[in-house]
Amino acid sequence: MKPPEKGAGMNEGMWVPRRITRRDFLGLTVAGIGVSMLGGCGSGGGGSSEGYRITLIQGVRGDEFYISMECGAQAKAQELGVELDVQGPPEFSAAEQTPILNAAVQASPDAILIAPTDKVAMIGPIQSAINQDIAVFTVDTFIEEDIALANISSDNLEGGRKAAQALAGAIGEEGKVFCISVKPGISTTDQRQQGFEQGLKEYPDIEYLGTEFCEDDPNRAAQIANATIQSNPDLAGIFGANIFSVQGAATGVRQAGEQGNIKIVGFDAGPTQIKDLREEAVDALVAQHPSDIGSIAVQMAADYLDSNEKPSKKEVKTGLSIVTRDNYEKPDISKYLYKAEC
Ligand code: T6T
Repeated sequence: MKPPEKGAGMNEGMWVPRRITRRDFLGLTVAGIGVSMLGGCGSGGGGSSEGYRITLIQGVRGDEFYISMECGAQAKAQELGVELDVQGPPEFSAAEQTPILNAAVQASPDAILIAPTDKVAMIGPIQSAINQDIAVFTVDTFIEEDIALANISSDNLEGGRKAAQALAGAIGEEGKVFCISVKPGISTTDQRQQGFEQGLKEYPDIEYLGTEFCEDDPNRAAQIANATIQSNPDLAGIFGANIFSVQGAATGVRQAGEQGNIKIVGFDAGPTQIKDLREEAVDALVAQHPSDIGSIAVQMAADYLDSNEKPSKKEVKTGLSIVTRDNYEKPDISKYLYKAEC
């Protein structure tokens, strides 16, 4: 028997149409069948999403932010009866992510949710996916060309400003600070750095030494922190712009024997960050809500595939929570701490 066309299901040995999807729509209109057939396939309509194939491509595998995003996406996929495949490159790099995206496109899913690892380098590969009539949403990071159906992410600019406020509070609003980020060209961390720099402008007695990049490597981040402390013995604080930056910052400060003297504020709330917070190596964390990002993205993809209507909002912002030693165990905060597995 010939394999089914996408959008068809098996019933008593015969291939019969399972549902009218966006792809069916494209085929049917070519065949001259009217749009009115689509009536009743509205958003979230009575389990009509069942059977869609959606691929989530993370920025990097094994990072608890993306694991938590996967957990939210899986829970929503299960609720809707959608098949979700999750993949991610071993490193946060466009060179590693591009072949994974290309292979996913070859498998021809209905939708791809992707955290692009570079705002320029991933434009071409994402455009190729769209050219294959795959619905593409960006999650977390975005690309510079407005070609995805929507981006679902934290407000990273605002998060950077909040980090500046928290660090300013921790150091008594004076002294030298600097930022450790991943690498230039990542939309999220670029915006956090920008927001941090904007936020610091409110504090005339804080001297900003600039940003250095650790390539998502906590060992590199530790070396950077250590070297900066050696050249600035009066350093007051460090902002780590993602999990590995803040983890390395804490290690570097410990190695320099400055734990407690140099304050650290970081983005993200993985298990290591929470341990560092408890042990007073880190003073505050800006937790994202990655599970919400995953869940909303799956829902939006299913709605789009059901209705063929583009999302009314191209940017969906999920929340941020400031995590401190005082609140990390409270249920309204602890529910946002990242998971190492679903
Ligand atoms: O901070 C998250 C994510 O938002 C960012 O785009 C890359 O780094 C993380 O995955 C944390 O490591």
